[in-house]
Amino acid sequence: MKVRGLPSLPLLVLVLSLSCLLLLSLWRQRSERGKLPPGPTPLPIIGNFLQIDAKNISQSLTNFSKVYGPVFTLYLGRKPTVVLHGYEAVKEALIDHGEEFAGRGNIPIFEKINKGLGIAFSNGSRWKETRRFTLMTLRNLGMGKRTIEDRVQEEAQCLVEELRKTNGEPCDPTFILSYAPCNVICSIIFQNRFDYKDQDFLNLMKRMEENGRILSSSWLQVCNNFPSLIDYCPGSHQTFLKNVAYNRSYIMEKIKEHQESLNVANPRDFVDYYLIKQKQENHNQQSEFTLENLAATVSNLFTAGTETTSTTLRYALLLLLKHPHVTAKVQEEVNHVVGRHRSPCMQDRNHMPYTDAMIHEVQRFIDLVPTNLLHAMTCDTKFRNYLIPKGTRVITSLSSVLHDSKEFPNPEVFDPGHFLDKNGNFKKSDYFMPFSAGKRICVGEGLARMELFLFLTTILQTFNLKSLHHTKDINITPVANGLTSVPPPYKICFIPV
Ligand code: HEM
Ligand SMILES: *[C@@H]1O[C@H](CO)[C@@H](O)[C@H](O)[C@H]1NC(C)=O
Ligand SMILES: *[C@@H]1O[C@H](CO)[C@@H](O)[C@H](O)[C@H]1NC(C)=O
Ligand SMILES: *[C@@H]1O[C@H](CO)[C@@H](O)[C@H](O)[C@H]1NC(C)=O
Ligand SMILES: CC(=O)N[C@H]1CO[C@H](CO)[C@@H](O)[C@@H]1O
Repeated sequence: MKVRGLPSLPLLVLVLSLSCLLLLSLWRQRSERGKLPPGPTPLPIIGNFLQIDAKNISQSLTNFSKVYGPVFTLYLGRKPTVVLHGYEAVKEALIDHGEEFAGRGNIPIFEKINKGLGIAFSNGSRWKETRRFTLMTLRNLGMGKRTIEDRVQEEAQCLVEELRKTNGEPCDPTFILSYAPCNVICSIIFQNRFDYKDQDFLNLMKRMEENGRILSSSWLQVCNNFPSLIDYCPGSHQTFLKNVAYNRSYIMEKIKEHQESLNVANPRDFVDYYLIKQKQENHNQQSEFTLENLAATVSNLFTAGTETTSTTLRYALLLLLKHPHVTAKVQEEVNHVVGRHRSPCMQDRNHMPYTDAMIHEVQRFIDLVPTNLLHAMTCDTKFRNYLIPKGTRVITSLSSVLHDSKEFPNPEVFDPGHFLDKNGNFKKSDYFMPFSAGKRICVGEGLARMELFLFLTTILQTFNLKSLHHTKDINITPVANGLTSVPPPYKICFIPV
């Protein structure tokens, strides 16, 4: 026995040490997980990928929350992501623990483009200073002699003129509806809007539209999870990066023009304010106000401010086609408060509770950014008896808040009544979070709400909307999409009133 057993000693040692290693790694995984919220068991390398329906991520999260509760952990690849589901958890994180949850989760393709510059994909003091400057400048531009409201009103008239050219023929409104929000950003950043036929403008639009499409493709999701692919594989993401570089050089050109014509006493637009700020910080070697940071910030404002607003407008018109009684009530209010002979202005909104409720309901119902932008922890944080380490990615389900059935009975039904009290007054809700909440809340919230109100009321003041189909045949189900919910393609007629 002994003699026969001896040669196997090395083998025995090997087996023993291997099992020790295995136990150790299991124990480490358990103890790491022990501090994080519970969640489904991940597979090696791919994590929980196969358990998530890429076409309906939001619904997948709802399903998990039924098993694991409102705070749980998913592995998207090898790294844990904490998911917050429902108003209580989302509010507790983004508002009560605002500072800790204010990091931006890094998404490889954006990392590649932004290199940590700008607002939307930056962190720390650069993010804080750029964000503070942007909010202040938007506020300053809102008050000058040519206010942001003036610019949006001007654009609303141009939009309506463009729609008039369709002569009441059925048209797909996608493009026209994205010109207007893009032009508002142009006007704020570069002082002037473009003609809708301007070649530079059309280029800008075309590339942004293309990038929107690529961004939501499944190929890009693969790239984002295996970042090493970005450099080595040809594919649509290369087009994406090329479009961005192209764009960046156009923005740089514009910035140069501004540098040459700058009058410090009389800033015309966002770029002028930035250049002035840069001069003031001249002595500071560590200043965040570099030209590269300006280009990234401008590009963030275009990307974040165009698609979002135009998709909301397009979805709003589809919902108005589907619900003609809502449209009629809004038109009645527009006629009563604004009449036919002047442009709607923001003052009017206070006297138009039904219209205000309709726009809130559009944003609630369409749930444009169901899983919000990815956040990350800025430091190790104790949250509801869990310990979430610095850098952990965080998904906040805005969908779960906007479609809460206690706050909004029958959340799947489009009903402006969700924002009206029984006397027909506008009723606020803390659950209205299409722009997110807390420290990272959308920088353009005020601007976006102004555009939605002025564009929609100006359109309804000028046109009756007509569909090619009977209302019951109008499809309003969102098309599955990576980051945002977009309406199905449709045609609409704008009949002058
Ligand atoms: C209906 C229109 C819009 C919707 C639904 C929307 C929604 C959002 C959401 C959900 C976020 C992420 C917030 C977070 O990370 O917690 C965001 C961020 C942002 N939005 Fe908007 N947005 C809209 C329009 C705009 C406009 C017009 C602008 C341009 C002024 C803009 C600029 C930004 C910027 C710069 C950020 C990044 C903020 C940061 O990371 O600190 N958005 N938006
Ligand atoms: C969620 O759960 C329901 C019911 O169990 C199931 O029918 C549905 O397919 C699930 N959806 C997703 C996206 O996982
Ligand atoms: C932001 O900071 C967090 C925490 O330090 C980090 O994990 C994350 O990758 C950073 N995001 C970006 C876009 O750099
Ligand atoms: C996701 O699933 C829910 C419930 O099954 C459904 O109501 C919703 O329309 C789906 N969304 C998409 C984009 O398919
Ligand atoms: C989005 C985009 O590509 N816009 C511009 C990028 O820069 C070139 C020239 O540098 C312009 O022609 C594009 O319109």
